[in-house]
Amino acid sequence: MSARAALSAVPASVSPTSTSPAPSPAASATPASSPAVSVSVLGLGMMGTALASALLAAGHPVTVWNRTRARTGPLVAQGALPAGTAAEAVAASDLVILCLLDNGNVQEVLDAIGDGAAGRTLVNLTNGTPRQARALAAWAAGRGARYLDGGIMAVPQMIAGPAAYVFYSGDEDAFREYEPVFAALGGATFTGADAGLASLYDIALLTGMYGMTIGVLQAFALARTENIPATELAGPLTEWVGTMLRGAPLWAGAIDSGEHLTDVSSLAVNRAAVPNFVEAFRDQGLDPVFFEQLQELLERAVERGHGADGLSRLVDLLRK
Ligand code: FVH
Repeated sequence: MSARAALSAVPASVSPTSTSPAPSPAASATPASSPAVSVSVLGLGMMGTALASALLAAGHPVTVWNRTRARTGPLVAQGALPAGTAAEAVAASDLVILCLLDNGNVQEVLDAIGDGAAGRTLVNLTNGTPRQARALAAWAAGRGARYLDGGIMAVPQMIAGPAAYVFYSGDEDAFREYEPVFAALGGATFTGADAGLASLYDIALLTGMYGMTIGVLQAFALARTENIPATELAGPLTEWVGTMLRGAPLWAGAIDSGEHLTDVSSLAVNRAAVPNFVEAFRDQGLDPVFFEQLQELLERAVERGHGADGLSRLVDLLRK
């Protein structure tokens, strides 16, 4: 699947930008009866534990390693084999999944394994950047290992459930070979041979999530200054944000075509309104930092002659 097609394969239930039912990656996944494949999982935090547990539940023999050994206990009780060192875990299986806190940890662990990685397929599901993923792919290539990077679109409790899926990028042969195993975790979407792409999709989707979250939290903070309970605001807030988010495909069309002229809500109109948010936040004793940044962007956009354009034009202003 091409990188561009990948997002259209995101399940409609978790894709607010979907305008029509999109094929779920899970729908094309191989059934749970796929042949058992030995897998090693390195990193047994909340997510690594959920991944290893799902692989065990799907019938795959799983070897586990964690820096803090005590964390292997619950998985060993489910049938996993504990490895004393990361190198032992990598020696145990051709397919090795890493899920650590960050890619600095991954590089440390891989450096300790060194040439032990030769012939293995390393699947790194740790959150990171495209640049980090490319560097790890180069490290793996230098040791004769295949490398896939991944971005998990799920919290641990969702793993193996219908809404969970993972973006993968890197070695496509490795992805195709192990796709039936990945199906145990949820949907699997290949975004391209460039190892950095999965993390780009991951960060892009999480950017939308964090933007929404910080906006919603600010709304609750503002309501609280007048003793309005968050639970009272939650209903209308959810409905409003959901309705507005349905505009995302329209913004996407404007961004791709470069045609931002709008008859809905121009940058000039927004520039006039946003100072009210800054002022209201200040008046209510709150920090207006996010609106100050938005105001600055809007002013720059209007100064550059984009006052009649819609908010989608701001994408151009973010480019450094
Ligand atoms: N939890 C979530 O909701 C999100 C969902 C999307 C994907 N993220 C990313 O997944 C990575 C792991 O997250 P996690 O939730 O499993 O995180 P923790 O429970 O904190 O576990 C961290 C594991 O990393 C090990 N670790 C940390 N530092 C090192 C190191 N220097 N060397 C070796 N291992 C290290 C840690 O080991 P220990 O503390 O138990 O000894 C845990 O196994 C992450 O990238 C999320 O962004 C999760």
